[in-house]
Amino acid sequence: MPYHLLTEDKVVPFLASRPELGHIFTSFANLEVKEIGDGNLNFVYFVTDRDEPSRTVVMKQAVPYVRVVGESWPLTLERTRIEVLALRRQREICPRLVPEVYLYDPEMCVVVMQNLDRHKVVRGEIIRGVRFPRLVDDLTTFLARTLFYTSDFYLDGATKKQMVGEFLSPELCRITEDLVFTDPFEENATNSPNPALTAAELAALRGDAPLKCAAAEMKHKFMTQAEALIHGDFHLGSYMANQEETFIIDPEFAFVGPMGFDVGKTIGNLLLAYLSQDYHRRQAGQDPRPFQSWLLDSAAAVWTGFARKFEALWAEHMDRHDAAYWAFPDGERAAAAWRAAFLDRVFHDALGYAGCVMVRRTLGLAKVADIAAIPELEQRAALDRKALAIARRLLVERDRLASIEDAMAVVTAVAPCR
Ligand code: SR1
Ligand code: MG
Repeated sequence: MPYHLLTEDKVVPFLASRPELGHIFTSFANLEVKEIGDGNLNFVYFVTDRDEPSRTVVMKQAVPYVRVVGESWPLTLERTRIEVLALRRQREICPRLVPEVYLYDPEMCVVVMQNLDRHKVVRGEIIRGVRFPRLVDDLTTFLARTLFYTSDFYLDGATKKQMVGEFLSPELCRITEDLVFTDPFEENATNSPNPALTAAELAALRGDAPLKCAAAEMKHKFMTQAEALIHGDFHLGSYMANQEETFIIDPEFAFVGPMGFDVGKTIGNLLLAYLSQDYHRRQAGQDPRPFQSWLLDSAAAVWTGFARKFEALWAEHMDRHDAAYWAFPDGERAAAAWRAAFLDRVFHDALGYAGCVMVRRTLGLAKVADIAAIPELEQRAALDRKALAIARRLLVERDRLASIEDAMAVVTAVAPCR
């Protein structure tokens, strides 16, 4: 079937024509279709059998442009291939944490997958003050396993290089290069800062040479360090969870890139949530400190959990093949030192990426609701300023911050838990 856009009324006939879905739906006569309406890039439908509501799928179709902007911003349909390839690879590595793909139609750019109908998007729930006890453990398992098993520490060189080719994704990478590392640091039509931030404040950021140099370094690393298959858009909107389970969705920005990017994106988003909760909990008449502490502890535990699990996988597979480089002459002590040195570099990268992500989500296109949805512009601006101040210090000081505790001390120096 040649590519065409499936409007809501065409979804059921499309699904009914696909024998691959026979094990999900016993009948297509009474399906309910709902478009979620807030996808940045794609159309996403929840499809449920009204007669047997446990029979349900999500259907996602890419359009040849950026949905949130419109047809004036064309975008490759290749992104569905990348998303499906990444979902399948990540599910092999982390079966408990990634939804199952039931059907992929490359011509129609449609993917049909497991509907996580007992789970909610984590960002919205965190804004409402909901804690997820499993979140950090599951996220760090996903990070450690996907980044380790797709790196040169596990794969042989030829397999790794083939994977780099399969996941080449210049257009989606370009979006990140522009929206995360470039546009928010300059005057650019894609930006939409809070109108309560002054022109002088924004000009100061654009004229901040150490900040821009740090962002340029992070952009260069993003563009050149083919370390592992990264998710590429690893933020609170890409996790669906309940009190027992976590799923990681939406890897259409996946490519072989720097490990620190996914780790830093998580940390940066948790820090934005931390800042925003000073507002949201007070709005709800609550003391913000306990929930803010949970968010700050979670941000720190993303690093410590990831590093511990990644190191353990690496130590376990150190003798795998030439990716272990060589047998260290003085044995395990030198090997452990090499692992520590590598992870130390990933740590500093993660802080830099967290900083870039915080600047982008404050000033650039596609903000996060945590702060951007606050209607009182002055209150929002107070949080924006804190986000920018923390981001600046994480970026500029990243190599001098020796530990995650040092990084969290930067956060609380700018924005104490009051
Ligand atoms: C133009 S796409 C904007 C954003 O949506 C995705 O979720 C990514 O974060 C991307 O940067
Ligand atoms: Mg997404």
